[in-house]
Amino acid sequence: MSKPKRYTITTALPYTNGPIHIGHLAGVYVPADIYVRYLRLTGNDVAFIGGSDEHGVPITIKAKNEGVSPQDIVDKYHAIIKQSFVDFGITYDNYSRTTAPIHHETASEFFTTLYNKGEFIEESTEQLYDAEANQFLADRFVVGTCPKCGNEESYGDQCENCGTSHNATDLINPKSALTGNVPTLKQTKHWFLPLDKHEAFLKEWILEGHKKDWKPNVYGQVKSWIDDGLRPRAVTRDLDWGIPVPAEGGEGKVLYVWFDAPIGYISSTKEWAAREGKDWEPYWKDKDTKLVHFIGKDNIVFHCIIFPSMLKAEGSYILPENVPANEFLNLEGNKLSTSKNWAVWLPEYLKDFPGQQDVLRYVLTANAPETKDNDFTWKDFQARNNNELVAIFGNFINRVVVLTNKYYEGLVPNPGAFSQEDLDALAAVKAYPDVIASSIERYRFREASQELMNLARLGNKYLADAEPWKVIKVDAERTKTIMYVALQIASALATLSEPFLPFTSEKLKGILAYTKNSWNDVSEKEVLLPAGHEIGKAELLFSKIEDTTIQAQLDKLEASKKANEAANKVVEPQKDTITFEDFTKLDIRVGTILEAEKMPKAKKLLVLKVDTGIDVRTIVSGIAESFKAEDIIGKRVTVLVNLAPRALRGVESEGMILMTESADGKLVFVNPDTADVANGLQIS
Ligand code: B3M
Ligand code: ZN
Repeated sequence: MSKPKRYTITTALPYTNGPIHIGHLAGVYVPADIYVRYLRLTGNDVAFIGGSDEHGVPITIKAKNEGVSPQDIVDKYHAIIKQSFVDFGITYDNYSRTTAPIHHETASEFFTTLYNKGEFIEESTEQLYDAEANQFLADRFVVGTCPKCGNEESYGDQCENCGTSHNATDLINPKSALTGNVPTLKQTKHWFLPLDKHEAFLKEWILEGHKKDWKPNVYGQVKSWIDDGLRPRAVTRDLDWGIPVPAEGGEGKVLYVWFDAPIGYISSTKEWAAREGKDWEPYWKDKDTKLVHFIGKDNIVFHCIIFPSMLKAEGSYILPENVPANEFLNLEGNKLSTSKNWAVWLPEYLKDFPGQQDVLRYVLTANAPETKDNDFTWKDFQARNNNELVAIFGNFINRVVVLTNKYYEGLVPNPGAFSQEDLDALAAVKAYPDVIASSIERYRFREASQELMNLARLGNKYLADAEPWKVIKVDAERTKTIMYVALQIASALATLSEPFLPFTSEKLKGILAYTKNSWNDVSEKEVLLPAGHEIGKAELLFSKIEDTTIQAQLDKLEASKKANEAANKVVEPQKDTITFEDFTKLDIRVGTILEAEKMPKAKKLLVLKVDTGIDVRTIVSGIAESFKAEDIIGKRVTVLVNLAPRALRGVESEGMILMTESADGKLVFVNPDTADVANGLQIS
């Protein structure tokens, strides 16, 4: 498309069933914000649109689990999520929510328009039903085996493993998420969007029209969907949380969350325009508007197939120019998971690293999962902070500001004649706005962030080579020129870092008293900071992150892992009932381990001498993988003393020490917790 007149930039609306974590930030919100900040700095008309997705089954499930209403859940998390976006500098023009009246109206109207145009198929079909819960099992209320990839925990509407979106009735071995029952089928009427009808248009628009400019991961997913053949998709559900279906026979039914949520982009734009006294329509209907959806890979089909089919069916809307979906971010080698608490939650990050939002933004960008899934590790976080932000960017700025204050009382010096090195450096700086812009415009934010770091490297190297701290002793005039050049580089960094490191950029502009804020000034203006301009005092932009801080984060994750393992441990079913007589046959006593040694050539066995109060006897115990012999001498234990003796590796064992297992699979003794219980006392 030729140069757009305006931009409408949307980000996936997060479900308000929990706070957001680094995966969301890396995949969607930081790249979108970088893009938008860049567009604004280059003088474009942009509407940056977001909001919370407050309908859908996950929210009702969460409400049910917590014994509160869905509205309570969405109110709580909408506030938390919205605040996280503010805290991390995601500069929405409007952040709305899908429970807002304007959204209910907009989505209802949209449905009605399609309904009146005859764009839906109305059909009574058999849907999965849980008779015990007295409820139809839409979407996440049902789990089963994905017909495409065989994942046994696919949801009714989408498989999180392969990303396929399907109908609940397609699942193999479906089970109700409410009761665990096998669902029955029950007749119910729904409205379907016939995706097959839009197949030709989708093929032409995406498969032919966007083969070159869409990311291969996005294009590939869309192509495989279309190649599999498109089928009608229900856009209504038998649920009581959502937007009521505005059609005859729609009582007790609501719009499918994936029907209403993308319309949320439109309602949020309307809310913004009304507040700003603007017209919302050009942002969605003028063909000179560039519409871009930032999303994660699990949302591709909804944004590239279903929503465009809805927009096309409606008829008056533009279509997205691009949908730069990212892959997933993992955390320390494992998939991020809300339910397993395997995540770095933004509110927690902020508590642990106050004021260090830019560090996270930078690390997530430098390591963004743009073309494949990527791993976030705390070690990498520390290294990027210490070796790049502190040692390169921060160090350069600090030297420039400190020396300018020291030599010239904060005044930008008058340069003399430029050397070839000076001219080369200044020319190189001027090339950066275009270099970084070209990466950003192609949605290559990692590359863009590395180019920014290269500019800081250039500054660092320029100073290290020019050595003004040495030259000052012999050539005051030359030093002025060096510092003048370094100050120009510093102010270029102040502007060009804004999309990536907005808080740092602001601080740096403050330090340099640099008020100009246009991307193209860096390449076009001869001088960014003129001689005689007064800068402020040095302040640290970044600080070193110590090993102990990183270890604390790793410990937190380790604790989550342990808690999970404990929660997931399958409790063995109860054994067959025994009589009281059976029980009284067991003679269990308190004892003390007197000696312990490893059984030669046996990995698991320790040979113990145990004082049972009756006698001192030998017991062979399979605990060598959990304990060292020398550590258990003196341990109080519980012993089954009348177990028939048996020989283990030639050693006769006369009894059994009772053990259980800790969360991480280590054996632990079942022992009396007080020393006043004498050996030989019976347990009954
Ligand atoms: N809420 C799914 C998600 O958070 C969904 C996105 C809606 S975008 C219109 O992954
Ligand atoms: Zn699957």
